[in-house]
Amino acid sequence: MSETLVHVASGKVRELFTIDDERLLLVASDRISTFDVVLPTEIPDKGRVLTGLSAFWFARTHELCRNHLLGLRPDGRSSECRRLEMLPLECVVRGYLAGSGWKDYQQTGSTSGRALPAGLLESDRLPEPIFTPSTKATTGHDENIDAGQAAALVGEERYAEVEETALELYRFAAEHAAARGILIADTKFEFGVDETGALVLADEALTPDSSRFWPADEYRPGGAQPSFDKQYVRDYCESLGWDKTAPGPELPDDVVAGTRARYVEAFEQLTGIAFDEYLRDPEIMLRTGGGA
Ligand code: PZK
Repeated sequence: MSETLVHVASGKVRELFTIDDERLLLVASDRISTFDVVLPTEIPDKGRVLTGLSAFWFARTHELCRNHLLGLRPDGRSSECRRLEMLPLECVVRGYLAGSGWKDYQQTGSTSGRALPAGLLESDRLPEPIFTPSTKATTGHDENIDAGQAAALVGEERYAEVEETALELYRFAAEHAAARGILIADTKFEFGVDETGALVLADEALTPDSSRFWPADEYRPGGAQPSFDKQYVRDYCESLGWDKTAPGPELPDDVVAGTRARYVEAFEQLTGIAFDEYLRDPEIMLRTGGGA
């Protein structure tokens, strides 16, 4: 009955453990990063919000793509996952021009080797969502690559499958979110392959940590958009004149409380499920077709 967890990897804000040969435990902490630095102050329940949101999307996209989620632990922050052979590709989909997509476009008129219309503004909506894969950097930043380089990493056939699946997942989620007041500007998926060779969606999916969420009512192309979740943290950090190198600053209580409220708001807006309900029984996420 009791289990021995073996720690296998640490992300910036998450930990990964082995349960047995077939299963992993993915644990989302309450740590928060900004400007690529993990701050010394935690945001209470952030890990639970992200775990619950991921589970929501996994449950609702199951017909589009298999996923690795096997179950949620009662703590609300730990997911039991099927162990996969991961693809060496960050599968980014962009619906709007931001971040490295905007940088590439300004310099070359293209992003990831795809020509875009002239005259686009920062944060503009793209004519259609685009797949812009990147490599998984072990240190530093992921590097955008073109379709040929990506296909060389996983094979032509798998590349075509991953591109089509990632675009379908994004379109589904972006439409759902926009109807609830949140724009998903871009998002990063990670896929693996199971023992039968089937493509499986893994990691966290469509959370504010793996995506850019923008409040739809404040959307104004022509500049950077406020972040749905991290804007209070960024504004506070900017007000300090911090140089954005580690260690980051401690956050005051009002910034913590405001940020926690934004995460919970995103959860409730997107899922239509009260966060308290999720905390009472995390696996409602997998049972209810209900909520939003
Ligand atoms: C896997 N990561 C990234 C995430 C970390 C590292 N289902 C899976 N099967 C096999 N491997 C992985 C997964 C998933 N998901 C994911 N590395 C391996 C990662 C969180 C914390 F430290």
